Amino acid sequence: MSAPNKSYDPVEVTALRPEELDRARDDAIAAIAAASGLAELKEARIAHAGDRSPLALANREIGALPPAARAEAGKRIGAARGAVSQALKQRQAELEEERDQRVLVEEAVDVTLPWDRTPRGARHPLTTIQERMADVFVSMGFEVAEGPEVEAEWFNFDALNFKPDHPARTMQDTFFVESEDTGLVLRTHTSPVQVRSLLTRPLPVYVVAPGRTFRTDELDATHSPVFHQLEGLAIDEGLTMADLRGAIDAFVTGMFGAGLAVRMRPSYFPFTEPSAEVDMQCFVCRGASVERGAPPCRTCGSEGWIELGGCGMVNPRVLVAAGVDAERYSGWAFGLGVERTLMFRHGVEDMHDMVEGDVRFALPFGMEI
Ligand code: FA5
Repeated sequence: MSAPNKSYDPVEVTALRPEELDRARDDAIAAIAAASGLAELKEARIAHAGDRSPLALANREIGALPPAARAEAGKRIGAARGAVSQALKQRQAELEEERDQRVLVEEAVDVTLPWDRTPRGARHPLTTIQERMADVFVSMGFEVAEGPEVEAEWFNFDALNFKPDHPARTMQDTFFVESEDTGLVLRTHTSPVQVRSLLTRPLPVYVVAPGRTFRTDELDATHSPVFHQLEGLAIDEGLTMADLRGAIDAFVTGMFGAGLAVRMRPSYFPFTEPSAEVDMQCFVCRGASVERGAPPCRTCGSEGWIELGGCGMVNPRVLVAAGVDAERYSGWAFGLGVERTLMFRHGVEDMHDMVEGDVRFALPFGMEI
């Protein structure tokens, strides 16, 4: 700022000359108009309205003027600064409006885009049917038991009265863990849960054990190396084959509806004596397809019967292996194929569909729980 001076005229101070003030104002207004964005406008504001701008510097010169000249010079500077400030305000509003419009366009949400980016899943029908099968027995008072999939050979074979040279113990039929002498196998059936349940639960024992089982079978339309069974075991005083028969009848009614006959055919399992294969009447043709001239039935292959699994009275040797008094207690067991039950009940024709994991197979079964 210049020193106070009592004599000179404002028009003699360069910064305060009207044409200088007009130029500073016009430069400022031009720069403000040229600002194409809020950042550029900020720069123009600092350059033309900030503390070091020509108009601000000119304003400081007022103090050096004689008092009589100050009012007039102040008025001109005030008018110029007012014009700049007005231009800034107006351009700021324009640029903010432009920005808001741009944001509305650029950040618009297209509400018509598909929202379901994660396709819907479904519970696998093997899981739901397995639960449903177990539920039929739970409703009769059975408990659900579990056992490990990697099982001790003792539980899978020895305790179930398989002789050391039984063919099921070879690598032909059984997946051994690491090598045959580890004593561990992938369980070939759910029957080892019978012995585990008897060793850990107080008598009487009524359990069902759904679970995954493994055999060295090739995958084809009706077999899989990994499949599921539902084991059932009832050990009490005075149980007979008639109770077993009644339980299977109740299962067939619970799963397939009323009025279907059940039959047992003699069979052999080391852990049951006597043993049987249990069949139910075909729930589609109800046995009619065996009649001469009747239309063929795809569900039972026109046999009239569907095989459900194996069963029998628990061999007393198994009871003894599990520490149960075989003089006092008796009972029965069964093992049903879950995949086969799904195939019959829902007309699934090929096991491949169950194992390939294509969600389109599972979706039509819905989310039944
Ligand atoms: C057994 O596994 C006995 N543990 C069943 C049993 C339990 C009998 C208790 C007596 C008392 P089996 O090997 O027959 O039995 O198998 C039972 C069912 O499992 C078969 O009827 C069939 O439905 C199913 N199954 C067997 N192998 C396969 C396979 N590779 N793929 C799909 N299902 C199979």
